[in-house]
Amino acid sequence: MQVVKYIFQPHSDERGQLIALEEFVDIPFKIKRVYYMYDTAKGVRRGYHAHRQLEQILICIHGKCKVHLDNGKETKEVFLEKPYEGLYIASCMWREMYDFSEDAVLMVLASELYNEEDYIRDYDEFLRIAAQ
Ligand code: T46
Repeated sequence: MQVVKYIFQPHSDERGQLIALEEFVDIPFKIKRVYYMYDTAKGVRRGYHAHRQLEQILICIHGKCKVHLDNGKETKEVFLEKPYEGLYIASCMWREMYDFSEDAVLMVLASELYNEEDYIRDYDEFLRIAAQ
């Protein structure tokens, strides 16, 4: 499985760093939604689903966390610990986010609005769809 990590180029000057992300320039889709999670309790594992259509980019803009990816054939563990790294997750990829540091802020850029019907929450159903 190929893990796609974007490395965003900051605008650096003596004041610090600024990263700007534009749809279809830095991000390969139209950004219809942004959400972020923080204050994640110790030991929590989130996700446990795949999406039918949704594409996303996960950026740990503060702190760190890990992401377990599963395409139905292979799995990968990805570390997110830099605010300039973005993990691209295509549709039909099982994901679990874990090992959040106390200060982690995980921001997600999403290609679609929130739609519960897009979620595949049953792992066996995910495996059937991924095998098609
Ligand atoms: C994903 C991973 C990376 C909304 O009302 N709107 C939203 O846009 C989102 C994302 C969530 N919610 C509600 C639905 C739940 O009541 O917020 C609550 C927590 O969401 P969820 O349990 O789905 O969170 P995670 O961390 O399991 O998954 C989220 C995204 O839902 C999912 O698409 O890929 O982050």
